[in-house]
Amino acid sequence: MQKKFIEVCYTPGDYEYYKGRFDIVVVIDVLRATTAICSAIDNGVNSVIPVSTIEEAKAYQDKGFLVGAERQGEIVEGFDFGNSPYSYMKPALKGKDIVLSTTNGTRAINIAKEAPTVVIGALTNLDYLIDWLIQQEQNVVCLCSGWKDKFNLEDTICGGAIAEGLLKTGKFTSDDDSSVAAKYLYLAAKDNYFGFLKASSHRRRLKRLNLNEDIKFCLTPNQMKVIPILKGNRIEKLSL
Ligand code: 3SL
Repeated sequence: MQKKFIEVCYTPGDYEYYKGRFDIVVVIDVLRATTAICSAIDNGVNSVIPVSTIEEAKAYQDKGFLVGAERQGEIVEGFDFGNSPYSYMKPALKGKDIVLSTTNGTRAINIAKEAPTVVIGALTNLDYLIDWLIQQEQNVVCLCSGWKDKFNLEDTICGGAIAEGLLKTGKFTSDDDSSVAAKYLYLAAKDNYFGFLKASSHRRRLKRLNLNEDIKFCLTPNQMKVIPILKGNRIEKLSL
């Protein structure tokens, strides 16, 4: 059987080089948007509507939706919550449809939305997602959200972990050096994400905002068996 591709795209700005060539796009924003979305869906939130702009978020709020909005790591004034995964674990959110707008993560999801399948990846659902991707036997690209179209370490490491998980089955291959480099970064980081990512710029940014508990949560792998999937404009739980 012909091998399928697994590639890692470092930033939404690079996505144009991958667009249209992959069956599945895994959008990754470890700190913190895709981790927050995994937490929401794992907590029983019915759907998360990812929007790119504060104006869109406001329009949903005016229609009565609960809306989370984050810019530069902070809650945008006037919204119900920001981007902490803990905000999405509240029992009151179970069964609700909520809206989320973040600096990079929700923008990346919207950039990928024309792909046949878009799923949400984080370290918190890593192994469960890898097992599912292996079963699909389709071409996969991990789209890292990065930071304002720049490379970031934490999303690349998560993409590298997915690449390594798929490559070692022998059923997948990578063509691009970005994917090879992501895999090597993952191999260097895998025994101590927390220590390795001390140098990450966004980790330092969140630490300055006293968000250490969020950082620890986001960097603790395999806490959830959930795959959030984009259906139309909503992210829902993939039922297996
Ligand atoms: O960039 C994003 O989408 C956010 O995840 C950034 S933050 O972690 O909420 O600061």
